Amino acid sequence: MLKIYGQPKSINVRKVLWTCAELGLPFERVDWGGDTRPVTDPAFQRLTPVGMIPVLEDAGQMFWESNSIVRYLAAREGRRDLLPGAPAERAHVEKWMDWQVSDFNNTWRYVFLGLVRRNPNFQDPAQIARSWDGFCSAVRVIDRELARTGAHVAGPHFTCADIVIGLSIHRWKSIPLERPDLPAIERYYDRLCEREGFRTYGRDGGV
Ligand SMILES: N[C@@H](CCC(=O)N[C@@H](CS)C(=O)NCC(=O)O)C(=O)O
Repeated sequence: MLKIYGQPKSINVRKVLWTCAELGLPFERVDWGGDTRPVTDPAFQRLTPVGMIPVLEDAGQMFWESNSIVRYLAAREGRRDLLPGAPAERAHVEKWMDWQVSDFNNTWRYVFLGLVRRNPNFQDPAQIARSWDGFCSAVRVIDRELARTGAHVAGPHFTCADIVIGLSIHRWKSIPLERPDLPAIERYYDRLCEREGFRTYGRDGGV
């Protein structure tokens, strides 16, 4: 059985959990990171050279980097609907995944840690405001794209890109500040809520 190392408050762990739900794959999950066991523990460090959650163990092989794990699992199950085989189609899914893990992720760190996790090291009002502004600008990018595609980030159908972007939108909705009115984002969120994996690991799974 697949083994997932990482505590479920982590957005990056949730990506893997939701992917398993989409694919109907059973898994065992082991707590590491956050307020569970520290990732600095040598027993965890032996699992991954980068020392971060999530880590996936499959038949003795270890995989890390959340978006890579999502792609690996979709490919392992031959789910071309989630991760297309044709290079151009696939690139349209992967570009959103790469943007999520690089540019988009960086916008919300300060405001999320400050206002949701209430980390005392992230309480500077100017930096909170700057982070929130960047977060909203990034969400507006997705709002415009959704208005164009009509349904999902990479086109009309649900793909791996929606797992990683969808959890980011869930996080945006968790910030206790007034949000701009973005109708395509609201419709997208409602659409994601029709999926059991998102309800479990996004909407109802905390932030
Ligand atoms: N790029 C990595 C980032 C992984 C990452 O930042 N993991 C965080 C949790 S979301 C972590 O391991 N933090 C240390 C901890 O939880 O103790 C990925 O997408 O997997």
